[in-house]
Amino acid sequence: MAASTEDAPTLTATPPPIPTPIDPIRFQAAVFDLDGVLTGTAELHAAAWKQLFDAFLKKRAGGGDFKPFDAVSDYQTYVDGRPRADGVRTFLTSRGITLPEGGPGDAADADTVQALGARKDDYFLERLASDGVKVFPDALPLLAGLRAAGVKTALVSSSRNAKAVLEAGGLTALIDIVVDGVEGARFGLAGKPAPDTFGRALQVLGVEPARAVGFEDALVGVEAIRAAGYGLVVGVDRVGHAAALVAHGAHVAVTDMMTLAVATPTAPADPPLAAWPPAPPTFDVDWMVVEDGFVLTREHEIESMLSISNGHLGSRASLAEGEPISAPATFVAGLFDTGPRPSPTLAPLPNWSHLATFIEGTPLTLREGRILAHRRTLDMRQGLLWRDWLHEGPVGRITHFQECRLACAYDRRLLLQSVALSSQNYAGALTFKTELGEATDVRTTSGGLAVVDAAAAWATASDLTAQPARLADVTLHTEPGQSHRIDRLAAVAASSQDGQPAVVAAAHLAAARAHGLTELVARHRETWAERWQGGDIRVAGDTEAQVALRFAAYQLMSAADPSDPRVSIGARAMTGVTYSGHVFWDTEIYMLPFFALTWPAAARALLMYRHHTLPAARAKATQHGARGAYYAWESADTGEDVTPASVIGPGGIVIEIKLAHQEQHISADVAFGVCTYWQATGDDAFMLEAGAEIVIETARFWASRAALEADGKRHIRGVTGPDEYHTGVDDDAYTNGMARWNLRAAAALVGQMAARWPDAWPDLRTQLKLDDAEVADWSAAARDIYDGLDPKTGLIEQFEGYFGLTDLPLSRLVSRAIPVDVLLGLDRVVRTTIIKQPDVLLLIWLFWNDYPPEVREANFRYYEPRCAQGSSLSPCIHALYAARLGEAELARKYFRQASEIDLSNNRGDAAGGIHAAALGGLWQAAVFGFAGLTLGDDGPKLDPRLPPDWGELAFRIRWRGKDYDLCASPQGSSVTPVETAP
Ligand code: IFM
Repeated sequence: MAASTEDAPTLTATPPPIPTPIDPIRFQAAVFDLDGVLTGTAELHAAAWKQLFDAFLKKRAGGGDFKPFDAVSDYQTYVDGRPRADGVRTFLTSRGITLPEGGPGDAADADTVQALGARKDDYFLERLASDGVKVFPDALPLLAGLRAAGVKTALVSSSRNAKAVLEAGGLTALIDIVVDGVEGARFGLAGKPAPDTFGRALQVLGVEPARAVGFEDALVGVEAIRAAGYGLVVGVDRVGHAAALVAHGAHVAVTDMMTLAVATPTAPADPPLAAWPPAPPTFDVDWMVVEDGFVLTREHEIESMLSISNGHLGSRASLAEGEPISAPATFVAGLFDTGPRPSPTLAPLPNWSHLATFIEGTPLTLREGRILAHRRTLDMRQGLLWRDWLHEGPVGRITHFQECRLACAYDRRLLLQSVALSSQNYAGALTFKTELGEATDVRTTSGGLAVVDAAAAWATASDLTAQPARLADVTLHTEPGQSHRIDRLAAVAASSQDGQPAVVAAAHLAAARAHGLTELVARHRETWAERWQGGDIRVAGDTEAQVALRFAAYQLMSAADPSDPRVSIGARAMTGVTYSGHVFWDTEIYMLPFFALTWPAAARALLMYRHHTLPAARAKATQHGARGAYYAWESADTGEDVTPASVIGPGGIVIEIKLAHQEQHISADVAFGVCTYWQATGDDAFMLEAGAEIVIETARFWASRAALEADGKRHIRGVTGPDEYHTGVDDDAYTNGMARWNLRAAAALVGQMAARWPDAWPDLRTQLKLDDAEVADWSAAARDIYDGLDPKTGLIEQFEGYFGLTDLPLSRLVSRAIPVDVLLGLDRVVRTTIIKQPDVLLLIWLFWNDYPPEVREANFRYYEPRCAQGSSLSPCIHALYAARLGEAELARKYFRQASEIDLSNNRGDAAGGIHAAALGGLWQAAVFGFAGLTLGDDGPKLDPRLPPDWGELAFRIRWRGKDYDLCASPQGSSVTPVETAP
């Protein structure tokens, strides 16, 4: 029975702490059952059963009299709630009729149980199409309100017709994902009362159970949601069974779901001002990146290095006052703008943290007067950026300016800035000016929209009454020793994730203000504490290495958003403008292992991005006359290749970039990422949904690219491997090796799929139009791809003709501080054996056990001295490889080089953003190199080769659903499974 919106809502049970209404900050997802919650389909079902049985009984009576099916009593007694075939049997038995069971091959009009069941389904769908479905009056406004506030919505139903019912009820557009009977069968899900279908919905959405609310009218459904660990279980009482719903585990039972409608952003409370600082800062050098003083020429690097980000929003650590030099930028993941530029670029948002201070009309800046103290600290443990600045102005006025910023890890749409300013020795007028006082929007040329909604409160310490909520220009009077607080919240929503950005931003701002800053900061810190539980890596005895590894983990965890499967991490994450936010192979080969082993939900979302961009990869393959999927070398929101056609090189020369057409290894790299994740997690559902398609389509690409030639070998010509100094080469070792692996992996996968998922596999196979001959061709291609290995020397030639190039040892070059392509000119480098970054060595590392020790050794001895380390992706692989060979000094040297790419204070390389791949590579060098981690069916193992002064290297990984604490030390190593609560 439908509840009417006019009925007074009944809140049957309210055990604390039940948020009423639903708080869009606390809850990221709302998951609904269908029948009895969103829609009422009982009448349609009853009518379809009646149509079926009346026709059957009439035919059986030979046109004579028969007792028709009663759409109320027969329906309730014999068929309601039963699986279809069961309903047929039970009703017919009540009439003394027994039919043969039959099967899927039965004629449509056959009189078997299965054929009658199928007919009933057809009648139901026909009626659904003609009559529509009853939608409960509270369903639409609630769904719309949740979506408007940025809460994701999902449907969980055992019905195979769930999507059709949603469509008929006009609800499809309000539901983000559906886990229905079809999906349940495909993934072998048990369904209610088991929690797996509700768990799956959250896995797909990338939302933790504690951050989800579930709505159910059935007692078994309530039990299932409770068992799935949802933060709030709402029993929907349409038939007066509220007490039973609560008894079965509902936190609350309501007759009208609008009782829990989302908070409206009207009349929010101002954030209560807590005492400065908003959180106790971390005073532990192992957790801090500290920048003392102020050096104009380093400022852009520092802005990148100290960036704050939560995977959805990223913001550079630019000076609030913007002077004397500043390149502020705040980005939202996935929101690209084409504008006048040659290719899409992450759209810059308004400068939300800008705050210019004037003392008696004179600007407070580092440019004028004397810096008495200036320290900026990235507090990695808590995800906080601190600034502590004591300044003497031109006429001797001394001001203490302290600031804390965060990109909220708990609610990814929020940014917070908190400033405390105090006069040390003067009385006078203080004026604050900002660039962003109110809601502002940014529109991209491609129709995207981001809305930044801001609110601020300011107060004087002696009078902590918050002032009006919008901050534009404010002037107040100060006295010596008096301090003033400004707390500014900015909520950002963008069309890349939210349907109505302005509404979402306003709702999040209102909810955050209602919670207050203290709570918001506390939740942010708790979220970081949870993250570090999985992602921390500890080094004893080497503070520099400790900070470098934590910095790597901090930046990687900051860059990921498990709840957004439509974005990936760009080469510079969201910390700078270099590479425009574009996504490269960096993500799958360098960053993904960290996520797969420490934060699988984030890894899954990164790979789902590649699945969403598969259509563009297919189109690119077609454009290149190939089959399957050829991923973009540089990828943005759609997956189209957005590599710029040219760049300005040294000396202002325009260099044409052909990499979009040549760095074909990207396709295998993406597939490799898929298998890395699958191996680490055993997430079969991901493979069925997305992973298998990627591996198969990329294998297809290679089978069409690797042409069989007269020598009986398959060759891949005209490509560029990771070594971008030598472009357009034939048979690049890395490309060929990865292609071989991709073909083999796909052939093996097909075999496994057929054996392990006999139900789901035929559909996918048909959808991909795959036949045995094609799979056999992959195996043949893998076998025949040219491998460039000289069995006598054990050396693999990097590409055809490489060994014939001029051998110019790098050690002879005078200065290695200048990139070798700049020093010699690219046209000369091309004629030498000098390489930019590892190609053969990377290949060997990825397939370490496939190569005998002498081949590993010989190639390292050959290629290491010839590598100019011309890419930030290079030193980490050398560190890892050297560590595995037991070359402690060399490993240490390269590890240090990799650590300094962003953190060095004399290279200035991070101005355009941090190097996310190098950071992922640094983590891999420590974990796979120094700790010697190997992973297999018998779990993780360590074979440590630590630098001599490292007392210990400890970290946690998740391998196939189980957490392990690993510790490598000179005394030995330990692998300890972590006991988790059931
Ligand atoms: O993907 C890399 C490439 O390997 C070397 N140049 C920089 C790119 C982005 O990091």
